[in-house]
Amino acid sequence: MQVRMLLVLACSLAVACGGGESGSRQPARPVTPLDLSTTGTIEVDVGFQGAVPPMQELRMGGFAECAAQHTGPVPAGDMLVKDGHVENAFVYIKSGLGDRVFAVPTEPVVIDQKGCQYVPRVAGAQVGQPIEFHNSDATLHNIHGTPKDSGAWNFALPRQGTVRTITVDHPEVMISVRCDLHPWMQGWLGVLDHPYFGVSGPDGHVTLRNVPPGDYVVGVWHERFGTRDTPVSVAPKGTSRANVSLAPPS
Ligand SMILES: [Cu+2]
Repeated sequence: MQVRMLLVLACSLAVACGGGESGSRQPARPVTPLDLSTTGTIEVDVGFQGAVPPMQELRMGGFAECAAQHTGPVPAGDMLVKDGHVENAFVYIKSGLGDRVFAVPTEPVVIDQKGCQYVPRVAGAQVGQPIEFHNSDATLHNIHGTPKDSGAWNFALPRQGTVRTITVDHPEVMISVRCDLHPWMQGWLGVLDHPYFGVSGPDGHVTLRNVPPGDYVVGVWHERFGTRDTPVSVAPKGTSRANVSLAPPS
């Protein structure tokens, strides 16, 4: 533990421990105009078939600074299924957008560390969009992202209220984000070069808005239940629906 903490602190003091620069980074090519008079909507429901895995509890007992923030059992959050709906599924357009170029939002995606958990556990961002990591806990966390296609990042947020902003250079579904001090702390970040993605809430639902008419493959990713691809066609001003069913891990 002490060695780990020293490594984390050393990284927090270093200038270059990975991650991108602060502030949004717009695409190099001109943004493709989007005709909002013809765009449509994709409604996706992520359901579940099979026996629902029992809820696992996080064991924070060895870390008083974390356990003290919770009064009851803390669900692990990696397999949240209720009434046949899957929470924390990442839903996105996987293909079909061609060579369209999309503006990058300047508003940041915020991922907090609260109660020694990532909140939200699953998040999405565009390439070049600011991603703010916050620490709402009165304890040290580090944020260790390990993308395969972009530079890794690893830095500490040692105090309550500290924030650090990164950007990610290349699309990737998904990037693992972990804290090296608290082994159960797992987050996931999906990065795309377009804005058509979302994370399912307790109702298993995701709405993708302002989608150009066309034929697409919609991808669904879940950290325990795997991935599914489903074709979806969007007519001008149309609304298309897709029901995707996930299953217990084999
Ligand atoms: Cu931590």
